[in-house]
Amino acid sequence: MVVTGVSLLTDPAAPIERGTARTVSCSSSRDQEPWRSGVAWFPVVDPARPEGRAHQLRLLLPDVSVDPAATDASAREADLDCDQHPAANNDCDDLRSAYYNGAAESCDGFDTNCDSQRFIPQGCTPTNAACNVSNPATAGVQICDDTAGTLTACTPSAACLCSSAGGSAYCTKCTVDFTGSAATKAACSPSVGKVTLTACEATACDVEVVGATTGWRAFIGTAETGPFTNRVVGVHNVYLEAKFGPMLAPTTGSIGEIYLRLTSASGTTLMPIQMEMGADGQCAPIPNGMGTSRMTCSP
Ligand SMILES: [Ca+2]
Ligand SMILES: [Ca+2]
Repeated sequence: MVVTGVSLLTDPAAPIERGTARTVSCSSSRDQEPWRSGVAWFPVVDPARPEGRAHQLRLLLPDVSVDPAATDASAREADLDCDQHPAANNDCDDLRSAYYNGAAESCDGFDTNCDSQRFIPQGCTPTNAACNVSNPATAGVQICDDTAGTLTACTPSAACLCSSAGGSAYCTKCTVDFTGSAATKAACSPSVGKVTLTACEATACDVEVVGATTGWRAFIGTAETGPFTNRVVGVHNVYLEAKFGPMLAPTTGSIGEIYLRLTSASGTTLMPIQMEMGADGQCAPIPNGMGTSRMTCSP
């Protein structure tokens, strides 16, 4: 037998690296007192595979909150952090009870649903925009940076800007083709279109994708055939690559929004782009576009 020591981490958010361990506590349903539920550790060397890669190991301890004399954990469900989300099913972080698949997200600096999404757009009511959108609470948009827990100011959404009262001069929209029947339309994905950055005509901007609604995933590049990423620098316009997974209900008009953050010498602005369903039933391929479809963006 090979015995090697590991050092105990005290920060519950610290990653468990090789040679470190972390204990996991739960609070007792009886008296709310913490009790030790288990241990996670990363061996210095895996004795069974000395030449191979070690991996994290976890030990589930007996539930002494129910029976202080318990010595057997075999009847326990593998739910180390006692959040009622077993590790095998739907707990993306079984060492911290606030984190699990489908957990409510708020702009608090903690990725509690483990989706790795840094920027989260959320609706708000702008104070200085006259929009005709049906719900004033979504006439504006603000972007949460969930790594810092900070929110941008509330600015008009694309739905607001593209409504007649919003002043369509500032409205950017991209029209996506679709395939499928009228009852189950699927947006052509990925779709690529050239977006003119009006605010960057005089001075080149650094551009970053900071979010999207209704399941869109957006990337940007400087050529129609890519490559596409989250950020490009020193540009006057970009090619927007939009990807969309789920089927859409039969609809026309707005099918979501994509948000770009533009930074130039004159400051930082949020640029909303309205995504719209086109009337076309075919995806128009881009030459050498690796299966991408062309979408039309205006202006
Ligand atoms: Ca759990
Ligand atoms: Ca969060």
